[in-house]
Parts: sequence; structure tokens; C-alpha cells
Amino acid sequence: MTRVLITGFAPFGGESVNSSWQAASLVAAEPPTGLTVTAAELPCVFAESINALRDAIRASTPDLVLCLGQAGGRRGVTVERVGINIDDARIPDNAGGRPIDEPVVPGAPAAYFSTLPIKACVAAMREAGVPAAVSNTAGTFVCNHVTYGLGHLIATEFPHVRGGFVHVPQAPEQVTDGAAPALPPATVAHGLRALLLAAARTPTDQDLKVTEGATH
Ligand code: PCA
Repeated sequence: MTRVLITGFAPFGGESVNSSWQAASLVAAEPPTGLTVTAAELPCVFAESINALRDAIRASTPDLVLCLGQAGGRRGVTVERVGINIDDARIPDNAGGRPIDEPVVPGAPAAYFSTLPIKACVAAMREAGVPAAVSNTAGTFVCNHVTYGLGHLIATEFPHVRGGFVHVPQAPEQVTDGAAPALPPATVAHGLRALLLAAARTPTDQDLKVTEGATH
């Protein structure tokens, strides 16, 4: 039985829901066969989010960690390739914190790659009928902070854990102008179940050799 920790974020930026937490809750409520899934909500606060993630990892002792965040404007479920060691907040976080050009972890490496098989994860979601892609940037707000923080926790404290970050589109209820893209949380959760099964059965060093590269 593979043990999974899935996290989503609290609402931020003045919104009343966060689609990442909606999707995380749905996956934990109905986990895929063969996986046990625990969900934890992370605060959208630079100074607290990595400690909350560490506490959740300690409490649930997972084999796999999948952190989710909401990315307004993205059409599909995007598997992040890398977290970078920089915070540059365009808006304040939920505690009013607004770091500009500060490292996530002073003195630590410039970046950490996902330790999930990102190509197999994308392929599995597409096979399940859910739009998905690799993303080469998680931004520079709290989601990148946690993407990097998860990589650092794995590198320094939890060497047996594999994990990575996925951005999900907003839910239809959050997008009422008819222009911005949205995906129902149930559809996202369906894709994430396929992602988790692929991640559980695919060693990261045996990821699919297919390009998901971008020219810009
Ligand atoms: N999305 C934000 C932070 C929390 C969330 O769900 C981001 O992409 O950084």
C-alpha cells in the first residue's frame, strides 16, 4: 500500500475558495485503489507554509507527497518540473507578508527538480481524459515557495519520500466572466488519481522519455 500525502492551499487573493484544496479533498475522500491518501490544507503564508508541510509529512509518513496550488489562467493540470530558491511576491500573502527577491532557504541550492516522474504523470492524466502539461515555472509566490520547500525537505530530512507540485486551474464557480479558463474540481481529482497511480508504479529514474519541452 503506497501512502500519499496530498496538500492544497487555503483561499488567497480575496477569494473564498481555493480549487487546489477542493481537488485535494476529493482525492482523499475517494482515493484510487491501492493508495491511502491523507489531505492537509496549507496556509497561503510564506513564513508558515513549509513548517505546515513538514508537520503534515511527519504526521502521515507518506511515500509520495503531492502538493497542489491554484493557478488562475491555466487551462490544464500542470505538473511543475522545478522549484527555484527565490520569493518575489506580486501580492501580499494571507499574513501580509511580501518578500521581494529573498531566498526561500538562505545558502541552499538554486533549485530542486520534482522527484515525481513528471512525463508519466502528464501522460496518465491525458489518458484519463484530463487536460495536462508539464510546466517549467511554478512562479515566485507561495506555490513556488512550497515547491522549493518540498524539494529541500526531501533533500535534507525525508530522503525516502518522492514528491512534487502540481498547479490546477480555477473552479468554474471562481470564473464568472466567461473568459478565464476553469476546470471542475471533480475533473481535476479524476486526473490526479491517475497521476498518483502512475507516480506510484513508475520509478522516477524510469520516467517516459517523451518531450514536453517549451521554446519559451
Ligand atoms: N496559488 C498561489 C499560492 C496559493 C495557491 O493556491 C501560487 O500559485 O503561488
